[in-house]
Formats: sequence, structure tokens, C-alpha cells
Amino acid sequence: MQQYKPSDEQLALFKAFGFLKLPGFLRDDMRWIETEFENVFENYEFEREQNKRAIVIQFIDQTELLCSLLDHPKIDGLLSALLGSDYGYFSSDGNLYVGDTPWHFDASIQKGVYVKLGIYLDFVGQDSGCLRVIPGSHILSDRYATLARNAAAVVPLATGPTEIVPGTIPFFALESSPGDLVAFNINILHSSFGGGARRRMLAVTAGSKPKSAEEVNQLRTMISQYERFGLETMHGTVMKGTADARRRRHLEPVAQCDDVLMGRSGSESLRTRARSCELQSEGSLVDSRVAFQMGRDPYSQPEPVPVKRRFQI
Ligand SMILES: O=C(O)CCC(=O)C(=O)O
Repeated sequence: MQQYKPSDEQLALFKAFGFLKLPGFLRDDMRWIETEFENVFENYEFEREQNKRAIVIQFIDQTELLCSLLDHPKIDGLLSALLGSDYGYFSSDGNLYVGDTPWHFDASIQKGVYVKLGIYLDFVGQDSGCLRVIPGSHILSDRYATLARNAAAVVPLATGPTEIVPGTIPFFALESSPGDLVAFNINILHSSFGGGARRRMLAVTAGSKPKSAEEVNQLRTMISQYERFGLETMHGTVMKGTADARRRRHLEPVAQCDDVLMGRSGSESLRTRARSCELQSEGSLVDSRVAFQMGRDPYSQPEPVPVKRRFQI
């Protein structure tokens, strides 16, 4: 399969507005992605409390096939074009969303670019849980981003609470059918309204390789937010153990900062396979059930791993 390359127009749209919708991008892959998605959630066997969002972090790191999404010529081509060919895989999560997601932004990246690739496994429309974005709100150096964040009540106004009702905020709806992919700058203001009780979404986040001490510090701060999940490395055992040289290059920028987590989490947490936790994103508090799987770092003690590779670039 040839490596995917977005058009110059798509790149310009992403830069200016902070998102891209790619209809049918993963149409040929949805069957196995859905099977793997359901298998991961089934493996955790946790009883989902009613009306609680479920999230599995290090999601694509859980199985060899899901890991190989990073080797997919379309995903790799898209990330290379948006972030540079030396981009770093940051994290991923699988979600069973329930209802609305309030307006929020995932980060406030000042230097470099971080993008989240969102794959919704079911049709989601404007009023049935698709991603709503506020175009242009990702450019933090522009005053508009602050105004929009204030208006969306994500940042408390210095002068008092805003009177804007979240549901009336103007937005662009990224409606999505199975096989579509939405990509958005993680600074962008986003939300969803009207979704059902088992809205399936897989998200992969990657960033441009840090080019300065400031960018390294920014990455380290982002990583430190994963400490509360008991993680000792950002990437999972399977992800690292099945990585060829090309994938390893995309694990490196984040893996190099793993010391932020190492040694900070107790060994008890390493043995934890599933736990309930509160996930706090900037500006919104979401009750979540967080599950993760931990293991030995294959970099420190390599062992042969049978590789089931779906994509070879
Ligand atoms: O689909 C949703 O409800 C929100 C998704 C989201 O906020 C995210 O992936 O950062």
C-alpha cells in the first residue's frame, strides 16, 4: 500500500481551522478494528456502571493488530504530513462514551503540534454525539482562542461567569460514519451533544518531535498527567515488543521522557489491571473507568515476540 499524502489544501485547512475530516479513510479496515475494539473491552471484563463513561488507556498498545495501526500507510502518511516524518506517538484510548461531552480542550500546546485521530465506530450526527469543534480555537497566540475558551466557560472569566449556554455555542459538526476519520489539533475547543449510552470511539494522539528544551518540558508535563493512572511507561509492552525500526522511531520522542513516570508509581499499581479513576481534562471533569495493562519493559530485557504485522511500509 502506498503511503497516504493529504493534499496541500487539506494541510492548509488543518493549519487554519484545526481539524480535518477524512470520509472513508479507514473503510477497508473497520471490520478488524471493530473486532479488536470489542475484544479489548471484553478482556477487561469490567462491569460498566450505568451512565459512566468507560475508557481504556494505552488502547492500541493492547493487541498486536491495534498496535499496527501505527504502521498503517494511511495513518503514518497522515501523521507525517501533519506533524513531520519524525513525529512521536503519544497515547491512545478506547472509549465507551455516555451522553454529552462538555466543551473542553485537551491541551494548551504552545510550541509544536499535537493531533488526535478520532475513529467513531458507529454513525454519529450533529445531535447524536459527533464531535463539535470551534474552528480556529486551537491557535493560542491569537486572542480569538482566549475569547472562545472564555465563551465556552472552559476558562472562568475574570469578570464573572459567562451567560452563554454550552448547547448554543456555534460549532462545526464533524459527523462521522464507520470508516471515516477525524483529525483535530488537541488545543481545539471540542465537545459532543446528544450521544447515546455506548458511543464507541478510538483515539490516537501524536505530536511533532520536540525541537527545543521548552518543547521537551511541555511533553514531560503532558506525560506527568499519566502518573495518576499508575503508568510507568507511556507505551505498552506489546507496542514496544512488536515495533520494527520504523515504528520505534515514532515511539522514541515520548519514550525518551519516560523517566517522568518511572520510579514514581508504586509497584502495587503495576499489578493493577483495572481500576476506577477520575479523569480530569483541562476544563472538564469526567467520571471514568480506566483500565490498563502493565508489564515488563521489553527494551530493558528483550525477548523474541511473534509479530503479527498487518502493514509493512
Ligand atoms: O466524542 C466525544 O464525546 C468527545 C471526544 C473528546 O473529547 C476527545 O477525544 O478528546
